[in-house]
Amino acid sequence: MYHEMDDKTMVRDPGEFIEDIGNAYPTKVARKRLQHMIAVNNLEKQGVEANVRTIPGIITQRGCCYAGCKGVVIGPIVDMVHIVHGPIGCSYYAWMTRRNLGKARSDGRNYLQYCFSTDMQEDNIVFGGEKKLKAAIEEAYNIFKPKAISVHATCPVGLIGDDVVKVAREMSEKLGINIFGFSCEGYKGVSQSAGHHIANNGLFKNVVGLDDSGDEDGYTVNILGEYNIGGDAWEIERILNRAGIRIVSTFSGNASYDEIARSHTAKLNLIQCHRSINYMAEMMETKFGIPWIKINFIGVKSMSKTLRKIAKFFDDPELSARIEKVIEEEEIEAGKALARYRERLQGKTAAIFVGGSRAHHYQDLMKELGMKTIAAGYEFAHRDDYEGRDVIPDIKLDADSRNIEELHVERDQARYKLRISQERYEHLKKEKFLSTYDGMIGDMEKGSLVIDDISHYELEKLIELYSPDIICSGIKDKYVIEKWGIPSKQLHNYDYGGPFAGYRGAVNFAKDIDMRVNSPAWSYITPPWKKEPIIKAELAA
Ligand code: CFM
Ligand code: HCA
Repeated sequence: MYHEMDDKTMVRDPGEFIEDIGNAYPTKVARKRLQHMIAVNNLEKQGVEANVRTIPGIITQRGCCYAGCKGVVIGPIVDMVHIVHGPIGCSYYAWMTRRNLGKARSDGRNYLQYCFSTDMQEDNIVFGGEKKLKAAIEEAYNIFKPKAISVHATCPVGLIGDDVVKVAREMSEKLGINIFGFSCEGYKGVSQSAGHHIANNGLFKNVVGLDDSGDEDGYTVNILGEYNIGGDAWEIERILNRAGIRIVSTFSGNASYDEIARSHTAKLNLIQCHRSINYMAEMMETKFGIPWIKINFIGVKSMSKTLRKIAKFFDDPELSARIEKVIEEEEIEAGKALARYRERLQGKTAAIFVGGSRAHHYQDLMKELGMKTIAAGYEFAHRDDYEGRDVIPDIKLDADSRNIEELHVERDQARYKLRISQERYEHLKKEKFLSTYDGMIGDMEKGSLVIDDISHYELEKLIELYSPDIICSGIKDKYVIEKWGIPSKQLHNYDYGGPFAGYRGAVNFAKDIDMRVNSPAWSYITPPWKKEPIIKAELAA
C-alpha cells in the first residue's frame, strides 16, 4: 500500500511497516515496541513512549550513563583533567571518539588529546580502588597542574562501592584546586541521558557561578547543548560575533573552566540540544534569572531564524539591523554554493536515527536541500523531545529516572537579576517565546514514521520497505546500512567532516550528502547473498 505525503509524492504506507514489526516480534515484545512507533498524521497531538529500558536481547544504538556524563557533557571542557576511574576499556572508547574539538586559551592548557584512567585491575576490584584513584589524581596534578579535575565512575566502581565523590572532595582539600566526582556508573538510568543529568548537576553545583567578574555589557549569551563536533561551535561563534553577539560560555564544546565559572553573568541562554542540557537552563533561570530560548543552528533558514530570535530578545534596533545585514550577506553566499546541490538532491529521501536532538535539527537542513525525511527517531530522548515540553507534567517517573538526583535550586537573592523587565519577561513566557520546546513530531510530515530507540531488526525492515536514499545514523549501524547498498552518513562524528552548523556548515553538509547519495559506487556492487545463497543446510533424516 502507498500513502500520499504533503507534496503529493507517494511513499509506502507507514502503517504497513508498523504492522510487519508487530507480526514479527513475540507478543509481549511487540506490545512494548509498538508503543515506540507512530505514523505521523498531523491530525491530532501524537506521542511515543520513550526513555524506558530497552528490551533485553534487542540490538539498539544506545550508550551508557558514563558515556553521557564523561563522554558527552564533561569531556569536552578543554582545560580540565578528566580522570576515569575504571578498567581501561571504558577510557579507550571515550578517547576522542566524539571528535569534540577544542583550543587552549591564553594559558596554553588543553588536555583533550590525553586519556586519563586509573586502569583498574582485578586486585582493585577485590580490595577496592580508592587508593589507586587518589594516587592517580595526585599524579595528574603534579604533572599538569590543572585548574580543576573531574573524576568519573564506571560500572565496577559502583558495584564495589568506591566513592568517587568523597575521594574527589578529600583530594580537593589536599591539593587546593577544584576537584569533583561524578557517580555516573554506566548502568545508571536507561541510556546516556542519565549521564547528562548527572553532569548538569555536577557542573551547576561545582563550577557555574564561581566567578562574578564577568563583563556585564553588551549582548552576552551562553550556548547550551553545543559540543563542537567537527568545529560546529566555531562556525556559530563566527556568525554571532559578526552580528556583535558575545558568547560567555559554551556548554561544553570547546569550553573552558573559567568561562563556565562566569556563565551566570550572561543575559540569555540559547539551547541547541534540549535533551542533554535543559536541566542546566532551568537551574540557571531559577537561581540567576537567565531566560532561555530554544534555537537551531543547523540549516541556513534555521540559523537566520535563530539570529532573529536573539534580536527579538534583546529588542534593540541597532542590533536588529546588524543581524539583518549579516543574514542577508550570509544567505546570499550560502545560497549560491547550495544551488547546485539542491538540484542534485531534489526529491531524495532520508531517514535519521540519532541521539537525542540531531534527528530533529537535521530535518530542517534536509528540507532546504529539497530532501524528504520519511522516518526519524532518537536513541534516548524523552517524550518532551518528541512531543514538546507541555507533556512534562504527564510523564510518569519510573524507578530508573527516580534514581537520578533532582537538585533543589532556589533563587540566589544576591545575584538573581532578570535581564529584561519583569513585565516583558512574563509577556515573552506567555507567548511561548521563552522556555519552550515543541519537539520533533509536530515538525514532521504526514505519512512519515517516528521510531524511538530503533533496533537493528527494525532498521533492516525499514530499508526493505522504504529503501531511503540515505540513512543518517552512527557507527553502530553505519556498516549494516551500507551492506544493504544504502549510503549512510554519521551525524555523531560527521564521518570526520564538518562543521555542519551555520551557513558554511550547511554547504559542507550538502556537499557530503551529494557525494554519498549520487555516488555511482552503490550500483557497482552486488553483495554475494544476492548472487548465491551463502548458508546451505540439509535436513537430517
Ligand atoms: Fe545532544 Fe549531542 Fe545529541 Fe547527545 Fe550523543 Fe553527540 Fe548525539 Mo552522539 S549531546 S543528544 S548524547 S546533540 S554524543 S554531541 S552526537 S548521540 S544527537
Ligand atoms: C555515545 C557517543 C556517541 C556515539 C556515536 C555513535 C557519539 O553515545 O557514547 O554511535 O556513532 O556521538 O560519539 O553518541
